[in-house]
Amino acid sequence: MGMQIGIVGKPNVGKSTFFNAATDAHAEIANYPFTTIDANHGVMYVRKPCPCKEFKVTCTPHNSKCTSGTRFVPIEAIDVAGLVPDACKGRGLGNKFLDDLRQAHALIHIVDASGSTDEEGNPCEPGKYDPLKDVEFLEKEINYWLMGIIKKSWESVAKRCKLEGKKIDRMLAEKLTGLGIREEHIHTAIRKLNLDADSPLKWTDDELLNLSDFVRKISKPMLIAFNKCDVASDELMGKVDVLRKKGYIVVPTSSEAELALNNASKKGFIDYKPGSNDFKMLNEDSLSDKQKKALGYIKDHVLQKYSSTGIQKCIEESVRMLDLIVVYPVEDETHLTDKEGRILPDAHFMPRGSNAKDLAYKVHTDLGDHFIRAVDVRTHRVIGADHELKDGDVIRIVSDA
Ligand SMILES: Nc1nc2c(ncn2[C@@H]2O[C@H](COP(=O)(O)OP(=O)(O)O)[C@@H](O)[C@H]2O)c(=O)[nH]1
Ligand SMILES: [Mg+2]
Repeated sequence: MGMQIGIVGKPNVGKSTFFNAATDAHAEIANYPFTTIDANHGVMYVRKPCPCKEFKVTCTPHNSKCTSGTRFVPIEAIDVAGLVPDACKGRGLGNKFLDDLRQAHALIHIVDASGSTDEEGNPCEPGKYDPLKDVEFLEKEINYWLMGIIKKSWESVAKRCKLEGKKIDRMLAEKLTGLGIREEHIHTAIRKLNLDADSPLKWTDDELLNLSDFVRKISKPMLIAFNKCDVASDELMGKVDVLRKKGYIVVPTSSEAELALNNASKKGFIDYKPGSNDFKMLNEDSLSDKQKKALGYIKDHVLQKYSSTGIQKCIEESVRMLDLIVVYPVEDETHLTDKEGRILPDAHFMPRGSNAKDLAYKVHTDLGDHFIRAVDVRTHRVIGADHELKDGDVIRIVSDA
């Protein structure tokens, strides 16, 4: 199962527009083997230098794409249903939402920076609503949801702790393992929050909420897309700094602009690469005055002002937040091919700290089960199962599978 990024926020802030803009540009290469492909799942691509240049080969990518030495590495996006206040109390909170949220390894929180949607997501006069409230609200909702998970059969957990002498750290970690929470996380949380590890039954709701907040930050790292920057006032965009001072990662975005640029590019009107700060007119004569004006607006009010539409930046920041590396497994060390003869076929995201055996399992369970050794293709050095991989490594795995 690959990494997944959840696109979250209240209704009407631009989640679906962001999703379409972020996953559309490269849709034609989406031959990525998903297990859960459905309408609200899509592929986004992160740019990485492709090893093909350095090895002086022409690659034939399978799960990704390469353009002039830049590899586009896939990561999955989920367009999560809109969240409304008090969802954690059961209001408008579908199972689908929770499933999506549970699956996501990181979140991109789309906020309407123009302040033209109220707390329920209904349109209001621009600037009427303070976007900072959304940040607080979403965190609170997720915290309550996590607290619900922690508190489930809490008494019996706490009692078993006493009776079986099992540590609460261990029991909580077991409860939260699906969320990527490990025992040492809980251990740190208990120490930092000054909780009495011997009497979990005495933990107050406030303390449990603080614990949930701690768990949320580890299991669902979040960045904020300050969206609709094309129409947001400078005053409201000033809140980006307020959030950054509080430690948030914030990216000004215009999903609508990205979508428009992608469409114009597909029609051959402009030459535009996602992530860049400009585009080139190709067919100016075939554009209507209205289209020209719209493109001019995007150039002035988005690309020049914020140096990009922010969409690609969000995707790349998510990967940085998750501390992922990209690794290229091959079967033939000399030709850099897989069984099918494809050159540098796959590029896989893996958490930093992953080792050669983790990569074997990522490629195939059999390969992991029958792992013998691996080879660092750059140095031709033989490496063992627990050898830590580096970003950009090209690795041959030897197995008796
Ligand atoms: N001006 C502007 N409008 C946007 C932007 N992103 C989304 N919208 C508009 O906001 C409305 C809601 O967008 P949608 O993606 O459906 O929101 P969702 O409910 O969060 O999925 C639509 O009318 C979009 O065209 C943006 O970056 N700028
Ligand atoms: Mg939507």
